[in-house]
Amino acid sequence: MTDKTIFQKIMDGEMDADMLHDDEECVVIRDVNPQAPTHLLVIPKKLIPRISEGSQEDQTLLGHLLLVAKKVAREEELAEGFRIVVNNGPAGGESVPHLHVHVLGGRQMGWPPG
Ligand code: DGP
Repeated sequence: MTDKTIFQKIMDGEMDADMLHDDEECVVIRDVNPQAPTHLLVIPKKLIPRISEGSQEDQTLLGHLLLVAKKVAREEELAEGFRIVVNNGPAGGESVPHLHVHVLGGRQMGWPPG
């Protein structure tokens, strides 16, 4: 059996997190190491390790994650703008192998991203 990821432990109530949203498909927590004044993580309850392992059957779920990201960005009053990021694989900067959508805001974002 593979070890649970940090996000699975949070969703199973085994670790604490500041949770802003919880529905049948996903949760939203505050990132423990924020890279912007607001830094949220939208995490599907289904274990999809990374977006490159998503499949056609995940289409509705993946769309839901973006709509929830938009909802929490509005609730966090990021009306000036925000950035959505999905890191994929080692070169993409992924550190937790459970798909998650970063929502960052509250400061001016640069381009290109690092
Ligand atoms: P990524 O590098 O894209 O895999 O993002 C993983 C994020 O997860 C990273 O920004 C830090 C965050 N993170 C890691 N451990 C914890 C934790 O225990 N609690 C919370 N809230 N966030 C965590």
